[in-house]
Amino acid sequence: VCLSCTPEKAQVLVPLSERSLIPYPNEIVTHEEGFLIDATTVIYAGTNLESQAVAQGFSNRFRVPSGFILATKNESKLATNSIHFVIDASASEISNDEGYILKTSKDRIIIRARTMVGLHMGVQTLYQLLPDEIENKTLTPDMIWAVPGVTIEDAPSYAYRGAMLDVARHFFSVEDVKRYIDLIASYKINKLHLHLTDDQGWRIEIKSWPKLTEIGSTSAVGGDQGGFYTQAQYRDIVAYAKLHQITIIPEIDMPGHTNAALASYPELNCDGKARDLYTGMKVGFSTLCVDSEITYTFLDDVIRELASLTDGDYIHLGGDESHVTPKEDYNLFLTKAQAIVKKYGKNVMGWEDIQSAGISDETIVQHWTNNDIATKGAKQGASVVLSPAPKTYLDMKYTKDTKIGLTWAGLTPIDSAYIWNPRTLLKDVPSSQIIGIESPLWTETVKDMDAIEYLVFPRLIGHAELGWSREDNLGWDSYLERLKMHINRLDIKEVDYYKSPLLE
Ligand code: TNX
Repeated sequence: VCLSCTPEKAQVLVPLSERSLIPYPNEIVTHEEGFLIDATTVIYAGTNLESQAVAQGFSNRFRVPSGFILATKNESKLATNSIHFVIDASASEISNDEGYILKTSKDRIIIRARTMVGLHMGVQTLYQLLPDEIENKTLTPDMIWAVPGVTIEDAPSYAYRGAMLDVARHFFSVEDVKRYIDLIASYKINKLHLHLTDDQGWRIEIKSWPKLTEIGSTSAVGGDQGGFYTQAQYRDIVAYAKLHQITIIPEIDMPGHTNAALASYPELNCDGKARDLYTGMKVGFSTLCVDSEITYTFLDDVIRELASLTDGDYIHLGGDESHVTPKEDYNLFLTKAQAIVKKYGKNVMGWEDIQSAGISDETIVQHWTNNDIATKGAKQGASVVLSPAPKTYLDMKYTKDTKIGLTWAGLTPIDSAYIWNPRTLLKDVPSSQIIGIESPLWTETVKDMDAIEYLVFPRLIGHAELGWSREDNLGWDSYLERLKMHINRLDIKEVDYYKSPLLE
């Protein structure tokens, strides 16, 4: 017996066609021999703390269904039966910071990236190369953890790949938001915009203005239960998102959409009288008092506290549908509000409407309904995030029979949500200024996590592909085929997605 010999490792040949990759990677070369992860596979995480953290994340998640506690070494030896997590800041073959190269062979898996973010993105692809059972939350014995033979070179088309959750019309718990983060992260989404305030509720603790939550958080649409995040809870969300390489973008909508604040503090109203809490679904009836000094004290306090909770560069000022604020007042107000955001070291994001106030080239305008207005924003040098309502508004019904959702921008079945081109939507905006897309979920009709999942999935998965994949890799037929295969993972994760007839 050869004591120093290891037994021949079992070989399993699994073709890539048995796996579904969404978003589709830029370049894939397949070869016959893939890799089999078994109980003796060793992880090499190198000496970089960030690659070690990504390796640890993989190992922890892999352990849940496999039961394997893979040995992890903080070195990089090209041994057989190994998985390598490599960060190499100078890797010139990788085209951007979120890109990665993933290679499998019978001896090893190597994921290389320039940054921790890129490595994380590569790991999301690795999960999709493993059997669906990788998603199981319980031990799954006798699985063959085989990965097809591939060399994948990948990087995103757009830097901003976002989702938005409206926690103001209905409130969602920290647990719900974390589940949402888990779900979207696997599609390489990297921004979560939280719509924290609106007429129907104020959802973030502001220590210097405590009645915002004592009073303003108690309402929600339809008289449903309100709620808010304490600053500690909010920090917890931000940290959790960061672990998934997602940046939280907080929105305080102003000067309209402010009834909850106006109900909390009489002095924010021009007539000095507090408004009643609001539980309806109308928009465009409220405004902060633009002429009074106290309004700007309020703004300064709110933005200062919010900036201190924000690890990203952007604070979203809303600015949409201020129908009862005279235009001049609106522009004056947003000029002052933008200056306060800058003062606290952040940049401004806002709905396309804010461009009328004058914006800078550091601003992001979020297109939602009017191509001309968004284009005017871009002409001032701003970057543009695309959220065209008929394509990306996740609260639009799938069909006229959908039980929840709205219809003002039309019906959005899953093919329609996918079939559009971010590169040509705004004809007069140079492509360099389009930084990405975002899918907003407004929650007037959405009361719980099941309802969120029903409207979001599977449409958001298609948006994630539009934001990530190269133009020549996009196509409804290919996407639909991959989505059909992918649905099993949603079932395993108990996602309450919409069972579109197109998936049959
Ligand atoms: C428009 S989109 C709004 C929201 C509503 C949404 C419902 C935007 C900037 N404003 O206040 O919730 O439609 O679809």
